[in-house]
Amino acid sequence: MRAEHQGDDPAAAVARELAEVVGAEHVLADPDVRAPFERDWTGRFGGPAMLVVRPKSTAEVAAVVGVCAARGVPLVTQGGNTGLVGGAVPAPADRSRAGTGAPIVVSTVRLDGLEPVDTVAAQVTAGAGVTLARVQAAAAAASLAFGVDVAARDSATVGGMVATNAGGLHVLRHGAMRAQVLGVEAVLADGSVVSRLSGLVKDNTGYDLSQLLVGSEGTLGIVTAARLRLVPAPAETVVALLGLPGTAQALAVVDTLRRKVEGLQAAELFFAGGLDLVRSHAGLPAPLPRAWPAYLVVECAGLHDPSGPLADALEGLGLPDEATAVAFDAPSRARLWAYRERHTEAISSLGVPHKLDVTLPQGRLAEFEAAVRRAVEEAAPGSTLVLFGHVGDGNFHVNVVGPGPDDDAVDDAVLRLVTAMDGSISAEHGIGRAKMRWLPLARSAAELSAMRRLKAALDPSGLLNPGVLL
Ligand code: 2HG
Ligand code: ZN
Repeated sequence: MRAEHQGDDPAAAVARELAEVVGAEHVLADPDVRAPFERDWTGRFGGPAMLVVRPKSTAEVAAVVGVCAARGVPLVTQGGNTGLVGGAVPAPADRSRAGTGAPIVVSTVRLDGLEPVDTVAAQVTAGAGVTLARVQAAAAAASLAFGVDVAARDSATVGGMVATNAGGLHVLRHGAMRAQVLGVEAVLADGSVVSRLSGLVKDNTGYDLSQLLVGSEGTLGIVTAARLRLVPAPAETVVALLGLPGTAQALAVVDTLRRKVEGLQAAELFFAGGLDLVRSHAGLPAPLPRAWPAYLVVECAGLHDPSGPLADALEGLGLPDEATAVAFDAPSRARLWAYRERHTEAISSLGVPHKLDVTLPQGRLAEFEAAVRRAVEEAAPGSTLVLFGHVGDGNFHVNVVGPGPDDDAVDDAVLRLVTAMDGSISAEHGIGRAKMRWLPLARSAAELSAMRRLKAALDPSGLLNPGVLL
């Protein structure tokens, strides 16, 4: 083997050992081939990897961890690379932790086994590399559905969604990823495998290691598979896009729909500036006959057609016809959703965004909207602010384009504002590298100390995702 003659180069030695585990074609050393794994989706985060490795099984992941542990090489786990806080890409070279060189990126894409849906239990076991879209399609084929949906469904993977406790569009009905996870299989830093994939709904036998791994952002173990709960497939779905004067009215609509319409599963707010941006980026027509300051997309779904109760509720709210577009069939629903879902890509077309996914007590969202507009203008004058989010669960996405990637004055201003208003610095994207500096705003000294002790117990050498979360 040629690699055996490459002298003392430690990367070559690691590559050789990893090739014995996963096969040489799944150890990516070429800089051009590595490049897409080294930079995050936003373009704000990333750094060099020593190698990218693509194991096919949990046993191969365990062996990869063994090779890296023996040589003291840190590992960064990456699924579909749709994360927005830099948690699944290496740190910039100059910010790697002292004493650790470039990490190995462990790509989970080949952990793509999807078991047949267990229709008796309404559950499915999926490998970490299975995309959300595949889980959704498998559930639909069994007349079931998956409780989490995100716009990046075609790329986001089960492992990444577990590791970040992904939220998305249906949290107000089904909860976030945590609520769908019945068990996890993972490789720990010492190479041991913990596996809870039997799908027992009731299992009271000590610490829930699966739930500890949910939201741990790759710092406690490498998730290789998950047992997921499925929900009934709605027979009927209706989507309405409403033009409104502002956030306060949107919250009033959500309050009414919660009480009057069964099956409210999404309530998404955006504003005139965001709509204009999406329309010019995607070439979309105006959704309503006239412009409004704010727009709310609501989705109701159930075994019975929710459109009658929804129409009654909207009529009761006195919304004028010109403020309402309603869609019943799938293509029309997708057309309305596009105005909301295409915000992320439209924002990135302006430059590298600062993304702050914050959550507020719902009763303070209108107050926050006004305050954050002022705070952003003060911290980053002349920047572009695009605000939107999951108003049904209190989560606003604050996107700012203008300040350079390393200029975090605006991040600081927004996260301090959120904290002062009893909110949290991350609703669903996680802490990653982006918000580590501000974690003490969200967690007490006692909590941080307990988290550090957990990390030290499970990963004493700091092999897994160093520089992320803690
Ligand atoms: C969404 O809600 C995602 O579409 C991305 O969480 C949010 O682009 C963002 O800021
Ligand atoms: Zn979101």
